[in-house]
Amino acid sequence: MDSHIKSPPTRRLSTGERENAIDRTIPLFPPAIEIDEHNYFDNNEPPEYLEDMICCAQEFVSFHENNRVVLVTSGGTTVPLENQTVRFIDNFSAGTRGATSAEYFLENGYAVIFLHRQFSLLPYSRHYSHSTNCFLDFMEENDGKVLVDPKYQQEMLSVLRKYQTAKDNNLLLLLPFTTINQYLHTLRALSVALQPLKSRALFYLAAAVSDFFVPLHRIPEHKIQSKAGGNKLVMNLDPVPKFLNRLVDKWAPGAMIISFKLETDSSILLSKAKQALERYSHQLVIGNLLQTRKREVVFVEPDAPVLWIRLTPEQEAAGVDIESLIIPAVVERHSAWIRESDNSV
Ligand code: 9Z3
Repeated sequence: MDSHIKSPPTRRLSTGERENAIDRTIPLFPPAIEIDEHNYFDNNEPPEYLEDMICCAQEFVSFHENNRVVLVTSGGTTVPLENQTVRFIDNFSAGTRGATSAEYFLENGYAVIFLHRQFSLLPYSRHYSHSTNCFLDFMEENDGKVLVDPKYQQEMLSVLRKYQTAKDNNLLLLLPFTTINQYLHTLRALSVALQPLKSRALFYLAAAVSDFFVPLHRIPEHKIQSKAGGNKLVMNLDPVPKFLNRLVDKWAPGAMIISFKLETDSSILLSKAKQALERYSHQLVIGNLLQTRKREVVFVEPDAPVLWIRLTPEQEAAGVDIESLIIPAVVERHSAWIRESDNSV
């Protein structure tokens, strides 16, 4: 018997060649200079909570004045299309890289400022919060009491102990952002708060940061209305200034800075990572492909051959986090950075 269910026709999202959707012949947007920094920060207001965050960060930094402190950024930034935001553009990132890396930094003796997209994964709770199991699936009822299911006891106890050690020793400061504007203002303010630590400050910029945004003066107050007749919504986005060189030269002089480069096309990953290193003159770019980011990354650094860090198939099958390999390699480089800085004074 013929089925009455037909598969829908394959539809293309738009006409035209997909390959031409982005014109890669357009020259790179130049790194930001002082005037770009003024233009951006004077015209896009800071979040109202920023002063409170700065106080928390300053307290945290003075508490750890003799320790190493890493600022881990994590999760994607949003670009609101309306001031009272119903619609926004988002950057992909669950926050796995950032949250997992933060745990390994803590294990390696660092204090961690975790600047993360609100509601993305957090260190330690990530094991239970966004998993395919609901957190209630880790529990059971026993004699009118809620207990952890015995099959999760061992692992949960180990996670809980690490979490409590971090809390009891004031080693983890969680600071959220949602929009690209909140992220940029907070990043700049935190960089300044970290300056007293000099080379003991480490920046590990794993957040997925939007390249485009709508400047404050062009954001409509209310929800954009659709009009009769199926009008298109044409968006006009400005490039987000490339502040990484401002971070390196002005906001965090002396600190070690690591950025991530995300691509989906393996043929351009290395060249883009090298280009980023040359443009911003920082210490390390960690390249990764969206498709393979959980099993391989590449370190691109000045005056050294590129270094691929990969999980073996056995490690992958055993659920080893690639961050357990990345962070010791980063720590080794940070130690060298501190030694070199000490020798040069
Ligand atoms: C990354 O490349 C991160 O590793 C991921 C992590 C976002 C891929 P998940 O959170 O994913 O584990 O799901 N972050 C940097 C992405 C980024 O926006 N980099 C900019 C670029 O590629 C430079 S700042 O141009």
